[in-house]
Amino acid sequence: MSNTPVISGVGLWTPENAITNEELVMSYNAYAEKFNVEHKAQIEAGQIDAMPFSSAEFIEKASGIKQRYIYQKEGALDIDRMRPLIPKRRDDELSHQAEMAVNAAKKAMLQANKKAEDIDVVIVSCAYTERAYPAIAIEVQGALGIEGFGFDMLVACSAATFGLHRAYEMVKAGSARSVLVINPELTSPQVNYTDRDSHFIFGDVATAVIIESEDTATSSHQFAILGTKAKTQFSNNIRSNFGYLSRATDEDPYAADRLFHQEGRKVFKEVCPMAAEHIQSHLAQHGYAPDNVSRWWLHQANINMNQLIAKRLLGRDPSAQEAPIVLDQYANTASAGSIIAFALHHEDLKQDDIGVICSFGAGYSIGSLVIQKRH
Ligand code: CO8
Repeated sequence: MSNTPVISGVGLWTPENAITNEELVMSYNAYAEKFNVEHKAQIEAGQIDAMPFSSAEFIEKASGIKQRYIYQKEGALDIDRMRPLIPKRRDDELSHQAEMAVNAAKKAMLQANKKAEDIDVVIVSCAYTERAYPAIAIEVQGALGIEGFGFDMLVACSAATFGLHRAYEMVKAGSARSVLVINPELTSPQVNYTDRDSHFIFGDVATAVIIESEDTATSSHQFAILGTKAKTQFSNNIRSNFGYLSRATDEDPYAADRLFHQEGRKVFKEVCPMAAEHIQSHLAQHGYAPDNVSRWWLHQANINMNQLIAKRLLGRDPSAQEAPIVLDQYANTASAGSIIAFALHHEDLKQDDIGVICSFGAGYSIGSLVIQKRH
């Protein structure tokens, strides 16, 4: 008998609607042009800057993103709105994020051969929850008919890995048999579609993972979690000031600093070496070197970042098979990126192959899991 925690199921739910770079840029540029015409006098008087134009070529070259999925496309490209139009739900209806979470959770449960009665804990872990309470996790727990308990966690881009860490600890300690960790990343309401530097970065998605003890796992693809490692270091370079104080501080609820904003260059420069060093030392704790790793499921923020980190570790460019990229289709989905990569690219690994799941981003935060294919 072994109480080694294993990943026994993963679920990926993708919204129906996508927005291509071209569509996004067409909308942004029309907005910018309208703004510049309407503010011509102030721009000419040097009182304000003209809005610069965006370009689909820049976006793909600078980030690797070709398109992104969006939960509700209506409104986001409308130049008189520039934010998605998501219908309000009544208190007796399933909330939007809970619905996304349930969709992904059902797929993970199916893959892991788990029923509601096999699961003891539900963790909803993501960059934002649509309300403070009751927890989305408890709503999901109720919707799926799971006994036990649930709670929400917010750790921005590292929410998924940090959630998996908590699940690993509970299963290892024997306080839970199976834990369902879900990442309903509904990022689009926080994207500033009028900001050229960040309007292209994010997409919506939901992922879910089942972690359970090896001796109860019956699924066809199982990965033993050899260890987890987390690191945080405070930085203001990725920030959103949206929060529950908004009502009391009397600031403009639509102000740009209420939405996602960042110093992208600084993030790139500071986070890449931190992530590479973190992964290297995590592998070393388990007696492995980067060359021993068959698959890198890295956070999906920027293709150049992923290539740089992998190159630092391997001393060469990684192949597309070694370090799969999903952000061309999904864009940056906050914490879900590495889990999407895992969901789409794990079945071909052979017994005993080593893999690394690693997230990095706002906080700063870095979370990793060293895993090994069982069967
Ligand atoms: N179109 C055309 N030109 C542009 C555009 C555009 N859209 N944007 C910028 N440019 C121009 C700039 O003005 C600049 O011009 P100039 O040289 O004349 O000044 C030039 O292009 C180069 O600009 P940058 O230096 O800014 O471009 P980069 O090559 O650095 O690329 C990136 C920008 C893609 C943003 C890059 O810096 C990057 O990816 N950095 C890493 C960012 C990152 O990983 N952030 C993590 C954020 S996610 C996270 O932590 C989770 C938060 C929670 C989720 C939030 C949900 C909403």
